[in-house]
Amino acid sequence: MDDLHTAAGALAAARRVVVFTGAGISAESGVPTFRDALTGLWERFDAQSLATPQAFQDDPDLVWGWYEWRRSLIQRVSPNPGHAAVTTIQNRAPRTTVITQNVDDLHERAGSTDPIHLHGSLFAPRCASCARPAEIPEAIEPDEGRRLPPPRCRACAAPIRPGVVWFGEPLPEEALETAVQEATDCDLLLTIGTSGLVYPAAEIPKVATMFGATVIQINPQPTPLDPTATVNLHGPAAEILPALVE
Ligand code: BJW
Ligand code: ZN
Repeated sequence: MDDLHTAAGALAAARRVVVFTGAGISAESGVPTFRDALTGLWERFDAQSLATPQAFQDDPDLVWGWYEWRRSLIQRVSPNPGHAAVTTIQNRAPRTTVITQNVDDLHERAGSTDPIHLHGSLFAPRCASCARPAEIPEAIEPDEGRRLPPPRCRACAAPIRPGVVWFGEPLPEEALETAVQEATDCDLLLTIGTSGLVYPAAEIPKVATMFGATVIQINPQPTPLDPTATVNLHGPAAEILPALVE
């Protein structure tokens, strides 16, 4: 029996499903992943020097410019058949929770209900000092790496920061708690397009396995989550996911 059919059967039979996604699900929409050799943003920029609170403190214009460039890119692309298949899964099994590490809004734009954003969002800027939510600026088309001064908070005049979770920062408490609970309670978890390198998010599929769920991984490459998965489907999400829900 081939793995795709095994996985499709398990998915069709599952009542509580968790869909756990990473950058790979948005790759075929034209959004660069973080760690892929050819397209990864972090091949061209030193990510560790951009995705940290220290970087923003040291060079807010560089970091704000990078995030605004990425937001403008996201706004120019569309969800792909992988995102659409996730919505199909959610419509068929209403007790499906989408948990994403992505800071884009492509699950929402594909029609998924209430995806949990473990690493925040490019569309939720806030004050770096008083945390007051800020307006989303007009989309610009910054050149890669162009510096751009962040806007200032209306209440306290401190710089506005991207609403994402940087290294060394805690994940949003409620989002993480709900994600762990859903992984504990599900019958089946799909882990899609994530390298499984960043914690605590990478614990989510492991929790599901530990509590007896079937775990299906979709990724063209091997990942450290391979041993955690019941079935490993090697290929691009925008091809495998639609085949899984056919
Ligand atoms: C395809 C495909 C196609 C390609 N189809 N697939 C335990 C051990 C070691 C270290 C730690 C630990 N616990 C915590 C840490 C430290 C750190 C960490 O994990 N470091 C590791 C790197 C070692 N974690 C943290 O700092 C976290 N915070 C924390 O732990 O706080 C503790 C604390 C508590 C209380 C007070 C204070 C602190 C925070 C982590 C935040 C991560 N943030 C980022 C940046 C977000 C903003 C931004 O976008 O710039 O989130 S990092 C980056 O990685 C981003 C992603 O969401 C995340 C995961 O990446 P993802 O999605 O897996 O992408 P890639 O590129 O890695 O992989 C893509 C995959 O797709 C590949 O596998 C491809 O093969 C595949 N693919 N095409 C399907 N078509
Ligand atoms: Zn403020």
